Amino acid sequence: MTTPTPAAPAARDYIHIAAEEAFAPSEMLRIYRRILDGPNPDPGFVSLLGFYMRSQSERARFIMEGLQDLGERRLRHMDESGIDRAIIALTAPGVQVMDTATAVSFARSANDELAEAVRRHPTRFSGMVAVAPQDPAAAAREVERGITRLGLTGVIINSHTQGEYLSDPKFWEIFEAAEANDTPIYLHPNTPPASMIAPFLECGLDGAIYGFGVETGLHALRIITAGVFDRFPRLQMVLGHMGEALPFWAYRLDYMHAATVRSQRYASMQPLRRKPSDYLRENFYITSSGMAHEPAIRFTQEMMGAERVMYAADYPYQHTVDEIARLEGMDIGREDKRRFFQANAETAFRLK
Ligand code: 1DF
Ligand code: MN
Repeated sequence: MTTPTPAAPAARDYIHIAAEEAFAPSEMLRIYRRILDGPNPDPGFVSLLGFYMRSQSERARFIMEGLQDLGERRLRHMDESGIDRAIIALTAPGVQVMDTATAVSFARSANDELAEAVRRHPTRFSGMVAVAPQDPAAAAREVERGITRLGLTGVIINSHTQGEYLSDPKFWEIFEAAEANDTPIYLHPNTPPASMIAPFLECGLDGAIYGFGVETGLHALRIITAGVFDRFPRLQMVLGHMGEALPFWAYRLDYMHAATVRSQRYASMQPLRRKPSDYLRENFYITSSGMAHEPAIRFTQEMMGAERVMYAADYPYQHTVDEIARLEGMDIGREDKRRFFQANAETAFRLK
């Protein structure tokens, strides 16, 4: 009797897409250097990019090299970690720290550069459109140009713009353009603005460790409670870092929103058509960037539905070569794994 040879591990019938990957054109770093050397640079920007651009630590040098490469080095790192396709966006804070004229014109050139890299590697790279919220009308036009002419997909906005939030209706033509072009807005973190950063900065918690999540979760919540999704019901947004903890807050948000509205406590908190968690479930996709943690992923799938949760690595800020192999071992069904690694990103970003 012969022992049957053990079957080779079943070949995957899906690919691994990573949905929050970062790049930085060298020209942007020159602009950043000017801002850092100029009068009153934003304290969060100094703490974040000021650090990465000046530090000689191994982590900072790895990140600075990784950000500027849209070619062989990035592809090699993707191969090593099992990422078949990266959805790339201009790194935080993008153009949002620049003066308006520079931001508008540099967003266009960054988008041209990213679109060129996507054309060189159409099966490996997709790219998001960077916009300058400082000029909402120009941002809306750039959404349209990026999606219809450059072949980019999704819009990247790095949380607050010089202390201002997209909950302010002056920004809503950006939402209108995203909805009209059927493309999602990735609300990516930034450090908290100057008005909020002091207690974070003094203990080193302003960055990706915690400040990012507080700032960006707040921003998403402001967008929900301002009624953006009542006005733009088909608009889709993407949040990284397991939804910046909002799925965990859902019950309390719903309860306290209803209680606050009922007691007419704030003029700024008006009734919504639905519960905050309804918008979270129906107008947001969530990525696992920087949160490669099975219990958090499974909880979020349970809260949001498995068709709303997808993988992201956050290269080059997080480059963990065994992360995908580890997540492949999660105790979730094959169909939900296919959703997590491939199908949801294809749906959310309209990938071909
Ligand atoms: C960091 C993390 C920086 C993320 C990022 O952009 C970023 C970091 C400047 O670790 O300092 O996108 N992240 O999304 O977690
Ligand atoms: Mn990121």
